Amino acid sequence: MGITCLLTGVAGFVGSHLAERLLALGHRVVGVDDFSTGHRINMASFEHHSDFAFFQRSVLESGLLTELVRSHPEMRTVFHLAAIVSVPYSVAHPEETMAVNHQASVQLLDEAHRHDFRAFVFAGSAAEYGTEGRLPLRESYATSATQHLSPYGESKFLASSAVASSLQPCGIALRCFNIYGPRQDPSSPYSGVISRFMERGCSGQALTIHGDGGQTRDFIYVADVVDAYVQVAGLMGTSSPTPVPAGIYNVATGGQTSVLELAKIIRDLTGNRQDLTFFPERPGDIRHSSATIDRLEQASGWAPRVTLTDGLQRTLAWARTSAQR
Ligand code: UD2
Repeated sequence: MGITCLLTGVAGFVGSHLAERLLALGHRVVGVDDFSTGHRINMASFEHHSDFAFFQRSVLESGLLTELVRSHPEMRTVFHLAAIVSVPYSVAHPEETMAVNHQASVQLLDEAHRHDFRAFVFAGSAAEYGTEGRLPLRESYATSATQHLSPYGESKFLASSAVASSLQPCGIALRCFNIYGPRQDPSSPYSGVISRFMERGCSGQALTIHGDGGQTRDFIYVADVVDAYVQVAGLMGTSSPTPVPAGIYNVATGGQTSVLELAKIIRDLTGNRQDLTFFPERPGDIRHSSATIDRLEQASGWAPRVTLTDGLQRTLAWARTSAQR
């Protein structure tokens, strides 16, 4: 028999994939989203599922979890993904970012504690490492002395730290690196590089590289990230779920790919013939990013399974069908 989970940010890129997976595993999902950046269309495949209930609400509303527990008294697990996700928006609106990403998370965690929740899984970010130069990044490298590059990074760090220090519910913060896959919104210049390259590649436009393209990232496919969420909460099987120990865990592949390499692969996959175009480096861009993932692997048995080529092919298949809509 499945369990009931609260999932905030359910209409977002990662949240919608997580909801799909939880429902496929036989769990029930109480989804919350205020559509500030999520889209109803992301929920199309499960919106009418009998084990799914949706509430268009904001995580800033105090008493939200308490109210949802009233209608779903068996609920004891939270996946908290709702957040302000745009770095430039966070720079323009630092107070709102702190309120949504940090204070609302702490409020939700307090409510989960009061209602005797079992697990609280939080969406952290690689941005929590700020200007840290030691690579590969270990979970312990982000501290209160870390210099953050944006209110986004700082707010995620504060929230992850609060979550990870909670033992009841068991607080788990997943520090995700560069996630990509179907439903990632390519519409802003600050969208993930893969969604930008896919969109431009498919529409015959030149791929745009900031800097020399030698910068590297650890790109992880959304299905692997979803596996990590499910496994840390102990929800792969449906009987007696046991979460991993409270703490912070990197979610990445452990590999590195340069932006130039990525552009060449996507150019080939999409059959794009335009020459790559080069622009000045983005201010504040970090040069290299890589992570250790042994903490998560040892605690949960999780391992990334989708290769970059496979993940890009799956993303391309989606980009082509969504372009036809
Ligand atoms: C990621 C996050 C960002 C923040 C940051 C913290 C995403 C989308 N962004 O930024 O929110 O958490 O990590 O470290 O997850 N690029 C191009 N051409 C393009 C678009 C991007 O060359 O059309 C470059 C960009 O300058 C950067 C690299 O590609 O060097 C990756 O860019 P990104 O925005 O996908 O991700 P990142 O790691 O800079």
